[in-house]
Amino acid sequence: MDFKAVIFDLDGVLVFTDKYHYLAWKEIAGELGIDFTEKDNDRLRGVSRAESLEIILEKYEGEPLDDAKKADLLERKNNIYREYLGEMSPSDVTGDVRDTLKKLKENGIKLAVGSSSKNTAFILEKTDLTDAFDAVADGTMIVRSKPDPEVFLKAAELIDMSPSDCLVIEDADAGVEAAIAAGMHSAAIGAARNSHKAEAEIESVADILNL
Ligand code: B16
Ligand code: MG
Repeated sequence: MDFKAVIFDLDGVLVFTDKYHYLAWKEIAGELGIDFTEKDNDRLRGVSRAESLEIILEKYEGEPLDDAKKADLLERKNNIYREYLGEMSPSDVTGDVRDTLKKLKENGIKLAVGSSSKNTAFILEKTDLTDAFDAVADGTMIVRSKPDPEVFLKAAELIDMSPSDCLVIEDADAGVEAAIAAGMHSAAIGAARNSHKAEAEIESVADILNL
């Protein structure tokens, strides 16, 4: 595969904060009388916080919720989530990820993050990953969430690369679709491998070195 830059999704690729999203959403869903399962959580991968709430509310059978109530639910979900994030440390990033980032950099490959999360900067700081990247594009910089290509196009712009020179690593179907829509190469890891939509499927981040 011919690429000069790698754009990494964050949650599910560099770190595994999906379990914290799950626990936080489960608490909020429970208050609303919704049985929120891990399978439901899979549908939230790569999707923005507000869109995630709408997906969860598909199972809601109570009184209609107005915008103020939804905003309150979103804020409380994020507060619960950030309490878990506050416990993160550099040990939450595997040696496999750190070694791969180092080797890619040594090979002259530009490195960026492309995440839907508005907590990206906090997560990178807690895990001591901020300095590993040439640029970070995240949920605070975009108006349209994955599967829209906006966040990956923003990342490519920040590292001054054409989309066709970029490889996106994603664990979410929505993210793979966003990479394809951006005109970028794509490699699926974790859950996204099941749908066989990406150009390549990898088992670990180190496999990027063999693409
Ligand atoms: P936040 P990614 C995504 O991160 C998560 O996969 C998704 O579950 C979450 O809803 C979204 O970030 C927004 O996160 O609430 O922190 O803004 O996979 O794009 O790195
Ligand atoms: Mg992800």
